[in-house]
Amino acid sequence: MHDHDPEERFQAIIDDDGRIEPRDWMPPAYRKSLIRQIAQHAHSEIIGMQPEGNWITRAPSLRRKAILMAKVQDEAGHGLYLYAAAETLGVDRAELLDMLHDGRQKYSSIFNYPTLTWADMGAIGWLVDGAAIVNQVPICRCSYGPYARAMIRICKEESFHQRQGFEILHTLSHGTPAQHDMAQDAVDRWWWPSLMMFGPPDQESTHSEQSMRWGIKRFSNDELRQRFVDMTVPQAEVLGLRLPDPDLRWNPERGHYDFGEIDFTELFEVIKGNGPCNRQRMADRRRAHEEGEWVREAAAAYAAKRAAQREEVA
Ligand code: BYC
Repeated sequence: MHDHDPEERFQAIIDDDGRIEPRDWMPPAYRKSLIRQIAQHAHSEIIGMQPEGNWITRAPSLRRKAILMAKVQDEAGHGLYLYAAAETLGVDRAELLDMLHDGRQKYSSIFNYPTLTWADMGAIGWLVDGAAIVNQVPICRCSYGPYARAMIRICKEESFHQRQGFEILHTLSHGTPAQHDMAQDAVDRWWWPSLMMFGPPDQESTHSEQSMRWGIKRFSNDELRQRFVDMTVPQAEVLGLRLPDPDLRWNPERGHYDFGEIDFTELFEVIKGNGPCNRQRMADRRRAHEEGEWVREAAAAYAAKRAAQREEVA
């Protein structure tokens, strides 16, 4: 029966916790939601290169510079895997980039905050990549095969990123008092925006319910946020740094840390384009795209030449 009714076959795969592949029939809304999420994810990786790129020329040693360059290059790679995963759903990368550039598609709120000191490279690695791992590990089990498979490699690389951030902060925190203060200041500024990365609270999340039914999301925004807090508090103790929340404390009844109220109006403002760096990030992105036009033209001309040569041989 499943062979005859594509909708039933789709549902049977979802119910069996199987994988939907590009050639399988899928409901148009499933395809649309995946394109939205994967594209937003890809754009975040690409825009996410900017706040860190800001520090490549100012990294405090050759070793730190080499590591930071490798990390930023990894992020370009993640963007490419994700655009490729989105393309299996029938959209074109150029089309997705146009949608980013004209504001029809979003990228993560977190990349609209400035990177003011070297310690911000530590805080981004530790907190932002730490949050990204908590959010992304469950996506390795996403019901859409190409997205799930892309996530496996991305998560491995993210875990290296998280450790490099932790190590930067550990070094600063155990350095001079001025270095310790710089590390603390970075954590103070990145903590709340990192919690906002997980999205609005569950009751205000428009897509969660349907995405969870389809196996695109495995856990809700609030569940993942809690998991991140629980994982991060003991790490802060090892770092010797304070998380800027007076209400943060272990709740033995819940078996989780309680934490203070998040100012979600800030998240919504940043998503709307009113964060501290939104305009700068988009202006830099559009400029990079325009300046890269000759590279895209050259690559397309080269690919066309190779294809013509292959045809001649055949
Ligand atoms: N920022 O219904 P909801 C990285 C939007 S890359 C901006 O809960 P959903 C990294 C949401 O899109 C980090 N917008 O949505 C890279 C929706 O608006 P639309 C990116 C946000 O999709 C380099 C509306 O709010 N990671 O980690 O069920 C260096 C309602 O939300 C945000 C991913 O993209 C936000 N924070 O859940 C270092 C992971 N939150 O589309 C690190 C994949 C929500 O209806 N994405 N919105 O206009 C996801 O897991 C999910 O899309 C989210 C949101 C959990 C982010």
